[in-house]
Amino acid sequence: MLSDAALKVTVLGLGYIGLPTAAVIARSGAQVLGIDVNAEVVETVNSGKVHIEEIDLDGLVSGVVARGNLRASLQIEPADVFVIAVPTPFGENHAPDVGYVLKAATSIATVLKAGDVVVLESTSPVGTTEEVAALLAKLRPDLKVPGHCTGSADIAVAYCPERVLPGRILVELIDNDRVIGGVTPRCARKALQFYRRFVRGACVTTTARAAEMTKLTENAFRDVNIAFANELSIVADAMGIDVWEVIRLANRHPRVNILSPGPGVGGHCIAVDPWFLVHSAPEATPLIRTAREVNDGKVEHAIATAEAMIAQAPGAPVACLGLAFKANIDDFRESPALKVAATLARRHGERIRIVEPYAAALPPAFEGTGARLTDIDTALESCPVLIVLVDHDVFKSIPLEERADKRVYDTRGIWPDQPEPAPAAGALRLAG
Ligand code: SAJ
Repeated sequence: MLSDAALKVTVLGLGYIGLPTAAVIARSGAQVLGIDVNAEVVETVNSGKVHIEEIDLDGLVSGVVARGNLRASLQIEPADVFVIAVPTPFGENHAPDVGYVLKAATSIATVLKAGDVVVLESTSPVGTTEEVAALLAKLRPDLKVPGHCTGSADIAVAYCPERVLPGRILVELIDNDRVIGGVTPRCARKALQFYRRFVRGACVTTTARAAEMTKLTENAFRDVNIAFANELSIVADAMGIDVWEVIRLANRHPRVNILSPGPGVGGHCIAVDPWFLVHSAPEATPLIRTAREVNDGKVEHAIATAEAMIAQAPGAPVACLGLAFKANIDDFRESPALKVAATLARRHGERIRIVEPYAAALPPAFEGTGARLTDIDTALESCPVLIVLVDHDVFKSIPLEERADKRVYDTRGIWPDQPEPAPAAGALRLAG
């Protein structure tokens, strides 16, 4: 492979994964071009700024743009390595939509040359990388494409899923192990050479299909385990038992490690990816499907429990703490907190105050509801009812004396010292 300075890398998609990935590769010395369909994003990056909130990303991007290692464009150019990091949403009946991936591959085909490496990073249903190779073979019959030629192929096509956690993206991009699946073993080796340039974690090679399934498996594993915690919380509510205490106690067992209940599962990964497995093998995935349904159902349970508490304080203002899909980030995609707060806002209008330090304005879901955005101090002064929806650090640090006299529904268990309101907030009661 070329020396760092001579290596040209094009990253397609400058979102939550693509932009940090482009910046980290640029820092390793390569010449990186980021492609996005959004002209505003391209302009922002070219001015050395970022359009997403992620720890340390702003400093990194401004540095690599200033040094000339990263630039952005709407238009693809020839490169040595192409990294596809575009969204893979699901459509009707949770069917995965790989349209953006195939569109990215189609544009790569216009500039592809012998020796190039194409890597798909987007979470994708099993078989997508082979589909990309097939598309490249069809669009570029002049090139020997792996899986579609005899002898040595001209290009390499591989799958290397991103596995970074929002909030820790820059650390995890470097330190996490990477699974690299080639359409052929040679493709995997070529992609491995590329990732070794900037990844400190171990890079292990496999087939493209195994790598695709590995990614889906990781997120389904987490979804199933969170579903277990969420189901426990509903049972415990019904029995009038503190689920957080039960989990703390159970986790003292050396082989038990229960995750945390919450108002549901959000984000664009764990709430989405398990459906890709279910869609591929509906008969064989009752557990994975049920976990999805349990986690989605937890949102409804949270709404019902919040309603029961709101009913105990007629007419009083209610503060919903947090809208993000998890702590300390500004990402509201598929956020259960947002779903709960927006439902309460639609039903109770201006009684609902939203506290979200990561939002400059309320998202469109609140339009016309009468709910308004406020800061935490105002909410603590004026709202006798608090619904904790996100475990942001700023909420966790509120001492008991500032909330002891409040009615609190804490979906995240951030305040273990909060006295129980009477009667209990649980919306559901078991018989017997
Ligand atoms: N959550 C709980 N309880 C928990 C843990 C999480 O309710 O104990 C909720 C969160 O509040 C959030 C959702 O689950 O709403 C997902 O959050 P997360 O922190 O578990 O995961 P993500 O979506 O931020 O990132 C996941 C990660 N995957 C795994 O941990 C297996 C990350 O490594 C992946 O790169 C990312 O998905 C992705 O892009 O696929």
